[in-house]
Amino acid sequence: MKKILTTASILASSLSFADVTRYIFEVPAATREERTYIANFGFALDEVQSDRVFISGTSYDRDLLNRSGLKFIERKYQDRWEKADVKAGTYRSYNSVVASLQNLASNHPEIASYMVLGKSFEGRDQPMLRISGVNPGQAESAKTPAILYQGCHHAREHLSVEVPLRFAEYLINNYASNESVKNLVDHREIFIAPIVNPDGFFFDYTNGISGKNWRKNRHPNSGGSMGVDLNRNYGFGWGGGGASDDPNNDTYRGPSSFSEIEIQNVRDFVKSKRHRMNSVMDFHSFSELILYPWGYQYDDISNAKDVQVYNKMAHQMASWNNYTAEQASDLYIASGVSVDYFYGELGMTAFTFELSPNSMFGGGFYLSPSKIESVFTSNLKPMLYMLEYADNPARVLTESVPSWLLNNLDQKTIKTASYEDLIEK
Ligand code: 0X9
Ligand code: ZN
Repeated sequence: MKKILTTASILASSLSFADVTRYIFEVPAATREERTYIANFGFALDEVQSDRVFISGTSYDRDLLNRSGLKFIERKYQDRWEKADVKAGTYRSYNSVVASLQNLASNHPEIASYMVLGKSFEGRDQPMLRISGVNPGQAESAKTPAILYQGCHHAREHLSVEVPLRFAEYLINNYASNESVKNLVDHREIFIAPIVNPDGFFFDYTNGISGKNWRKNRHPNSGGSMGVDLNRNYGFGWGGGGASDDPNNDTYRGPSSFSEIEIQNVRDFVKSKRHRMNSVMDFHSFSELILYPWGYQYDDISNAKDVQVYNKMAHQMASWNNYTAEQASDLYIASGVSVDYFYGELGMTAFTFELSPNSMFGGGFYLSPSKIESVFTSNLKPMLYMLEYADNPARVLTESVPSWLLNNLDQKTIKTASYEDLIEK
């Protein structure tokens, strides 16, 4: 049962300060090949710099680094969210996200409905909102273009939940007053699934403070370890580089491709809509990157037109949010990732966005809650752009970006729930 806390009790509770100590390992690496070499030991490379990578972890990771024979420097890092950070915004809990989506649907039944991708391993909804001015039957017969925005394959990436969720709020709250938004909603079927990994997200969430640094889902592995990396479990290129076969590791790929119910559900949903769904935006954090296939190999996409579309779209979007656009494997090889499956198997246009900040030392996975709104705002144009071209992304090669998108957007107040409403006990 949801309980609203008073400000006084918030300050007296665990919300007042976050003080979570974790290790950060700095490992020298200057090329994508050197980074892939490190990734192949089973590490998630949280941050890539020109001459080093950063890995956040525990003493397990320190032991693995020692066993791997890699040189590294260990740094301690403490997240510290001050009262002002927490007061200025908040990451929503699992229940708050579900409630937010359900409230949007019940308050705007003409354009929004609550759905699920499916159920997680522990039985939670993988919540989803459908937003469209077209009713489902009509959308099917009219072949209305559909698009999927997803967040939180990785438990600790809370910002990847808030950004697509706030996009849902933006579309719904601006539908009546903004002609461009109305036009898009009336000619598209928009699916927003902000929590692909509900069990991991639920596990990682700590009310108002930064979390446990958990990445995987919560499916127990044989041998006693916990969890599969859901962004190594897709069935295209599964079992290749940058994904571990050791269940103890953070990038454990699972015992087989699509072994995880959460990813089976994504696959089955996207395939069921594929005849009119061309685009996916997959939100992660952090590093401020726009990534496109391939992830599993260094080669470029072989289809020349697709390369052009990806380049054009990635650079257009990067001009708005100032992120770095690149092929995912320029960072390091990772296999079984979502965009490779959506493009390689299904022929879709799929991007991974690594949201802010750009560094572990600027907040990493636990960016100050005071920054959530500005990260959303800086990604609004890219999200609208993907929606505009959802019917046929290749249109970007022959048509110029519509002026309503190039101009300053009408920044109507994006009404999210008030701070107190979001706090649960
Ligand atoms: O490791 C991932 O799945 C993504 N990074 S995250 O910190 N969000 O976990 C990036 C995958 C990018 N793909 C490749 N480097 N191939
Ligand atoms: Zn991620």
